[in-house]
Amino acid sequence: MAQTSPAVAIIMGSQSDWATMRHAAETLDALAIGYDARIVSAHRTPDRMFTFARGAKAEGFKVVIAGAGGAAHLPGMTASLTPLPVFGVPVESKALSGQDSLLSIVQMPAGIPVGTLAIGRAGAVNAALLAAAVLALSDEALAKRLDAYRARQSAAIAEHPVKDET
Ligand code: RP5
Repeated sequence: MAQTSPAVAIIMGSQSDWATMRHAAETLDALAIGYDARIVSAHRTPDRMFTFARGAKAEGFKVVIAGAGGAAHLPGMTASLTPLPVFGVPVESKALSGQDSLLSIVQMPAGIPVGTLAIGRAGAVNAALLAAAVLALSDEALAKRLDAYRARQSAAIAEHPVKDET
């Protein structure tokens, strides 16, 4: 049987970003969406970044999730080299708590968009959910799984808070 290539590429600037980006991977796992996770640094491995971004569509990817921290060029550079939608996740940096990552990723000049998410885990989870929403537009079965994911999330929220005994 022909192997279908994963729909989502999760790329990150460093091994240290995995602690954040694994939340995107786990969310895609929960929705049974295939992905490939790679370390692709805009400044440490620029050739790898160029090759990845130029070839991402031909590889069969439909969406790219790019996480980076500090002077976070990776999402914007990748977006400039591929027609695929790119969602950027600002990784929480030590020096500036991810404010640097956020501003680096979100402030793209008009012309090359990066869909920028929240700093850290929330951004990684939501990048995966946005990727799922894009893919669900042309995948009925996935649309149902995404609906079920949201229904489970709603069902898990109690109507009343647990009262603190202290
Ligand atoms: C960025 O530099 C990476 O995205 C990472 O968030 C940050 C720090 O990288 P390491 O020094 O931990 O490898 O390129």
